[in-house]
Amino acid sequence: MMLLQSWRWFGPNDPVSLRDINQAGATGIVTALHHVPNGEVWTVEQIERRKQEIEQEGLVWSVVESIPVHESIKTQAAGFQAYIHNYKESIRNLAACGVNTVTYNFMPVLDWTRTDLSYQVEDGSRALRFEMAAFIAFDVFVLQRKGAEKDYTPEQVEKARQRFEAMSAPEKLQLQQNIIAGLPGSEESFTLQQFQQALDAYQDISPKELQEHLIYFLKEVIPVAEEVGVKMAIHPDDPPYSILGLPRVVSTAADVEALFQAVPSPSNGLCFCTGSFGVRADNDLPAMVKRFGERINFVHLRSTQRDEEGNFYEANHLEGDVDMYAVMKELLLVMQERKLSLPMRPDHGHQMLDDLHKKTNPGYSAIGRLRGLAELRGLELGIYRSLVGNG
Ligand code: CS2
Ligand code: MN
Repeated sequence: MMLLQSWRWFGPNDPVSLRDINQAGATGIVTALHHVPNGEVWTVEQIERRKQEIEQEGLVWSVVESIPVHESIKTQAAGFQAYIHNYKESIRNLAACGVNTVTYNFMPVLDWTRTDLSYQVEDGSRALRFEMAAFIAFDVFVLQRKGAEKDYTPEQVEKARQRFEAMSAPEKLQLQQNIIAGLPGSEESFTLQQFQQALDAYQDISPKELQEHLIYFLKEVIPVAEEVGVKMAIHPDDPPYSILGLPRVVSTAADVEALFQAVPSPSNGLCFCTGSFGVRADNDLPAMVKRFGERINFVHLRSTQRDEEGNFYEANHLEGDVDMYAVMKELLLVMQERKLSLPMRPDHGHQMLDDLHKKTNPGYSAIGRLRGLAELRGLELGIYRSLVGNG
């Protein structure tokens, strides 16, 4: 039993084509109906059409990433039940079309967040980076969020002030865009004013309440998923801690455990993203694979390199803080035990070689992910053979 190698594809407008993905050696496609507005039902016709497009290229739609969870469900704003109803309908329709794994996240307002989408690493390739001083500069001096300073130490705020003052106007605008204009895969983008309004909706929502809202959602949706044979996979928070005063509830092993205990079902599973969980030094990734092995339904593999200040950048897949060897070994053991193949995708990659001269989706260029996938499959084969021989 080995990983099913998959690849995220943003649909017909993705500069990386299905043919390219085929050549990269992936067999599974991870995609979503990005054109359907957040909260609406995905119809069987729409799903079928996308599925056929993928299958014409000899590939399989193995995972949905993501059906976005409408903000009203997270805040339990008036009318949120209708969105839960729609979510269930989309799950039923996907199952009817034979698409059986669904990723989602429960991060308030923002999906994954970076300050720099084009950080040059030593070899000249470009990576995504989260720089604490720049992020605080945005929060305190651009957004001017009320009470923001209290979330940081005086030293951090001072460093952010200096960082901010040294930035040119276009650099300030770029920073703002990077944070709120929506990275690939996030279904929301905001103006500064809309962004503040979106944050305000969480003013009275504690982490405990957000967790309750998530558990409410799971209690509604998981029985439907189980009935129709869909495996849900929640993606961890990225970065895995509170930002901008927002509650975050999928950052640690304890967070995951709480969700699994509240709704014990194989359909209530995890998207094990090493790059997201790996930003916290207290997340022991191989131990988490072992502990949650039965509930891992999808795997994102990438690594990050962090420092003491809280900055991190996306490292090459086999470098950085993630012990990819140990994670891979545990994943292989889980798959042998469960007698199944888990879908995995190389999650992000550097912009490199020819892609440096092309317009690419940040984190989702072809060549960087091709390198990542190639390294990961080599690592996997090596460990697999040493575990089970040639069989
Ligand atoms: C990101 C997100 O880390 C990641 O995988 O690229 O797009 C993530 O996939 C979504 O938040 C999952 O819902
Ligand atoms: Mn991920």
